[in-house]
Amino acid sequence: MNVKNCHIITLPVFPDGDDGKLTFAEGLRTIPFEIKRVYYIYDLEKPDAIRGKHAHKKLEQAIFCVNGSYTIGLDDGHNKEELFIDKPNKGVYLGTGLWHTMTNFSKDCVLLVMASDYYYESDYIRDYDQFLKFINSK
Ligand code: T46
Repeated sequence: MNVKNCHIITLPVFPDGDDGKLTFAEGLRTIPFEIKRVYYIYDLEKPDAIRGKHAHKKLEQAIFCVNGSYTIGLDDGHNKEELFIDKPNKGVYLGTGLWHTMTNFSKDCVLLVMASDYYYESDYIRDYDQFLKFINSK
């Protein structure tokens, strides 16, 4: 990937024929941090729904689309990339200082996010110019 501080995570899949499939994630193994919080995003009924549009100063996250599909836009302040995600075992690791925007949700999309810390609004950079200042001050 051209964008720094992120990568695709591919979780193992155990197929069980007609009895379905099983996928699992483990902190400090497939997920490269200790998981302190889990949240999910669903009921994305609006075709032009947009989520994210922010960066985090210290938080690390891993985003999985456990049902449906969506597109994630990633921006490290220098390079940008869009990824279309439509597999429950294919996630995106989001490191610090990464502007991310989620769009193009299928109606049945469910995003499951694992985070390295509790929710602190002070960790968010919600203004793009502030984000660029943060990146360039490093
Ligand atoms: C992110 C992307 C991928 C809480 O009170 N606790 C929580 O753990 C979370 C995640 C959110 N909230 C509150 C804060 C806001 O008032 O829920 C509201 C909606 O959050 P936000 O507008 O940040 O939602 P998204 O979908 O734009 O962003 C979320 C995460 O907040 C964010 O960390 O990286 O998903």
